[in-house]
This record gives sequence, C-alpha cells and structure tokens, in this order.
Amino acid sequence: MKLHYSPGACSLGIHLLLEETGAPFEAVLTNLREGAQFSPEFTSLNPKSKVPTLVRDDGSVLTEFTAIAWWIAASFPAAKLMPATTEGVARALEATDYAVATIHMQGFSRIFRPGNFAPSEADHEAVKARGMEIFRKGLAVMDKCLEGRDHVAGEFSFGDAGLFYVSYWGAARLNLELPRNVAGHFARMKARPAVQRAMAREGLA
Ligand SMILES: N[C@@H](CCC(=O)N[C@@H](CS)C(=O)NCC(=O)O)C(=O)O
Repeated sequence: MKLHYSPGACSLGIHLLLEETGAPFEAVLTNLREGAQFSPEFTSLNPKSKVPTLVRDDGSVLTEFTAIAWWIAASFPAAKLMPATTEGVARALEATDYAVATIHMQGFSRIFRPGNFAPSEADHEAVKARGMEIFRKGLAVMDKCLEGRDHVAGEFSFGDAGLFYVSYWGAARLNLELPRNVAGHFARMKARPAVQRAMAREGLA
C-alpha cells in the first residue's frame, strides 16, 4: 500500500491507522503547500487533489477519510480497529463523519481557507470567526460524547483517528485549550506507539 500524505494534514489520521495494522506500507509525501496535489502525477491517481489518498496492493485507489479508515479496520481484523458490535461501528462512523465533515470541513477550513467561503477579503475575518465557533462547538460535542469513556466507541477503534487529527489541529495550530475529555483522549492517543511513529515520520512534535 501507498499512503499519500502531507505533514500534519488530515491524512495523519489514516497514517496512524496504517501504523496500527503493522502491515507494510509506503508513506508518500505529497506536499500541499507546494501544490503537489495538483500535479498531473497526483491527479491521475486522485482527481479530487486531496490527501489522504490510499493506493492499495492491487493498484486500486481509495479516497475520503471515512471510507479509508473503515476499509483499513475491515481489512486488518488482527489490529482490532473495528468495534465488535454494530452499535460500536455506528458510533465510530458517527464520530469520524462529525470530525471530518463538520469540525474539519466546516470549522477548520473556514479558519485556514476563508477565501473558499467568501470571495471578498472584507468578509474573511467574519468567516474565520464563524469557523472558530464551529470548531469549538465540535470539540465541545465530542467532549460530551467522551463522558465516561476513553474512546469514541468505548474501546480504541478506527473512529478515534478523526478526533485525533482535529484535536492535533486545535492544540498545535490554533493553540486552543482542549476540553477535558478531548484532552484526555488526545493524550491517550499520543501515548500509542503507532501514533508516535506516524507523527515522527511526519516531523510533528
Ligand atoms: N473529503 C476529503 C477531504 C480531505 C481534505 O480536505 N484534505 C486536505 C488536507 S487536510 C487536502 O488535501 N487539501 C488540499 C487542497 O484542498 O488543495 C476526505 O474526507 O478525505
């Protein structure tokens, strides 16, 4: 397998899941700041110009964080990334979709790419402020979900990867104080050797 990633991007969540499996994979640097996602080489793999992009061993390409996270969990059962019950799987998908589609795409993207939401520069500060509201609310919602549990679906699962990368952005990029349960989850995730290996490869503290 080959994971196309950019350091500190949302692909970090998939990177750590691949590390959890223990399966061989190559991490291919696709530097978003340098526009590598728009190169013909990359768009021939993923015309969406996004990481994470996973090239599987049969050469087929899988995109979209939630689909990739679920596929990894389903394909490497020994890693125990798939919750054991239907309810657990539903909760893992619920948390992943909320982290990616709301906290990331609606919140963080407004803060870092206000121009994607409002063409006029005069509106950018208001767009960023709205993004920060959405991001903070997202963390507060996840904080409540984690009440009385260590991970989003009870036991550690693929559903923890989305919350991990948005927590990383909150702590390292936005300098936010994470809410108590989210901070505990973030610390537990950072203590995992697989997470440490993924972060080290991406050059993250
Ligand atoms: N819906 C996609 C979103 C992925 C995404 O937004 N990735 C960002 C990095 S965090 C990206 O590749 N951005 C490059 C760009 O927009 O030019 C998913 O779930 O994988």
